[in-house]
Amino acid sequence: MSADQMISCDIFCAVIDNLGDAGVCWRLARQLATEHGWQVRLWIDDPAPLDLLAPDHARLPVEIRAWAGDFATVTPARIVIEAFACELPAAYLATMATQAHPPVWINLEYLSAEDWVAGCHGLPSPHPQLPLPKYFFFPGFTSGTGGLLRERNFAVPHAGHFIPPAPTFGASLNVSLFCYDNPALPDLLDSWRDGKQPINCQVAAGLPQRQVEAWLKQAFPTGSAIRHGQLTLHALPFLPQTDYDDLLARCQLNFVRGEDSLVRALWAERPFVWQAYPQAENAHHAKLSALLELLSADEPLKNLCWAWNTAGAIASAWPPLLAALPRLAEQAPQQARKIAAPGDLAGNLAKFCNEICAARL
Ligand code: TRH
Repeated sequence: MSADQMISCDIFCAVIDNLGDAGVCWRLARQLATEHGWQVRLWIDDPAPLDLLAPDHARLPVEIRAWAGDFATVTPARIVIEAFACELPAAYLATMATQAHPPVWINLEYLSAEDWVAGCHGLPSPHPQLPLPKYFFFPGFTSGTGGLLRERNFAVPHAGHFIPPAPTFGASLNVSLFCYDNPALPDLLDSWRDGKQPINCQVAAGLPQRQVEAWLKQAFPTGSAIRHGQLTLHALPFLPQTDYDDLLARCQLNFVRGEDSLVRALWAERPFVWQAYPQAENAHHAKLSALLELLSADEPLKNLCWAWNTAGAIASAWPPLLAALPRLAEQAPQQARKIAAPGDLAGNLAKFCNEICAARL
């Protein structure tokens, strides 16, 4: 039995909107439990997304607990992770401070490729009243950050029968579409419909499907396929996370959003276009700039991403991007290797916590 097999860990997750909060916490919980042997409780205020993301979660060694009620009788774990600055329950926090060996308290931050991240990763912040430092753990793409979630056994899946492997798009180009409300989408769909290149677009459930339905001006039920000109649209069901990861590897271009699907698009080693999670005062534009710089994105990709994120001139940005795809497909495996350099987030987090525990002995 390795030293960290007995470590208990509480992860707190507040689902703010969308799927990323639950998606990231679930991946982390699963890895800490299955790869590091930690005893993980995932406290989540809305467990419903987990049934969609991981329909098999009951078979996995993560205890899912509803974040509800009074935590006065809950004994804190040795490692406490609050995801994305969700506030710990007051009673739980108070009990943490009374422990003979207070837990290691981690705030898992949002992902950004911005330069300041490495400087803030791992810093402690004292609590104003209690003798409990909280450590900021930043995911990231470069050394000095906490790295990105990636399962030990993850391998880029081989293409299946329904979508040919990249980059052999003499026939149809297979694209997946996962985005927020996006005013550039109708113009992009027009370009695809009217272009020379046949396109098969796998449309994710939820917001993407609803926007495509509005563009079609007809019902677009899950499981249906509708052809307009060169464009065939497929309405996907909500896929379990692992199937979604596979889908990305089976497409030649992926439109992804937010945090977790971005990371998976990178691991899939396929060209992708990213829509940043929209923030007040366009704070997300700095995130997009930083990501494009990190990837040394060339003009066609930069132009398309900016058009996609700012309701810009997407129709004129599409043909150059299409022409650049073979080159982008070639660069994708190199990019995946580069961002894998800091190591996997769950492993880095386990090491970070073990070091703090050891220093306290
Ligand atoms: O859903 P998101 O927009 O989540 C966002 C981001 O995390 C954002 O940074 C955060 O601030 C906000 O939430 C609160 O996008 P994201 O991060 O890609 O998460 C989507 C998850 O859903 C991801 O784990 C992949 C998964 N997914 C499936 O499992 N099946 C599917 O069919 C699809 C479309 C997605």
